[in-house]
Amino acid sequence: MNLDLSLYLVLDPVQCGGHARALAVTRAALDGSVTIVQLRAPEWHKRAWLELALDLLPLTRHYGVPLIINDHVDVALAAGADGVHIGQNDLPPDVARKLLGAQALIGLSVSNAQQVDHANTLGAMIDYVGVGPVFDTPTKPDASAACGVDGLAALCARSVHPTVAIGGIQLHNAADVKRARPGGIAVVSAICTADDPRLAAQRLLASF
Ligand code: TZP
Repeated sequence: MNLDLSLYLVLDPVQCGGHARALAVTRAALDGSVTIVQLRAPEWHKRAWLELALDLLPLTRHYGVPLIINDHVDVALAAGADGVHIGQNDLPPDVARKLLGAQALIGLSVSNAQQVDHANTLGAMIDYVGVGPVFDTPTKPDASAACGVDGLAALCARSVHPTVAIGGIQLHNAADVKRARPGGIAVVSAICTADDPRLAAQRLLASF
């Protein structure tokens, strides 16, 4: 499936207010033109991930937007999702690629130059890198130190893969993040906790 990282929704169903609300937020965000959706539910057990992924898929398919599963290759396989996003301590990218096949979209989190250099050696094993956190964020308190916009710019310039910036990105700083020239911005709370997720998506996209 086509990879457009411009506005990447990382869907946290707990921030949304549960399964049903997460579906409504996703529908609204897709109406607001998010270009890719990742399911990320760190507090949930895997069966709940699978149930939500199965309900999300007809929606994302309808909009022609990929559905990515955070961390869990087995959930991605079971749901028939379009790919996975993996962290530095998850299954290695080559193993994920072997399990999911050549068509799957695979993203890898990177937060420093060493990790970008390693990602650069992976070639087509991965499709993009998620770079951050750009700013400190309550959504991921255990994230590595924030790289800031200048740090983001350096990491994006260093990467041979398409990049998407993540971490603390909100409407008020999205235009600033753009200075670093990432391929897109990824947000959790800016859409999941918005009163009007459709409008939030539209405004983020416009300011980026
Ligand atoms: N990875 C790095 S920061 C982060 C993740 C999943 C959370 C981003 O959440 P928010 O609410 O967009 O700051």
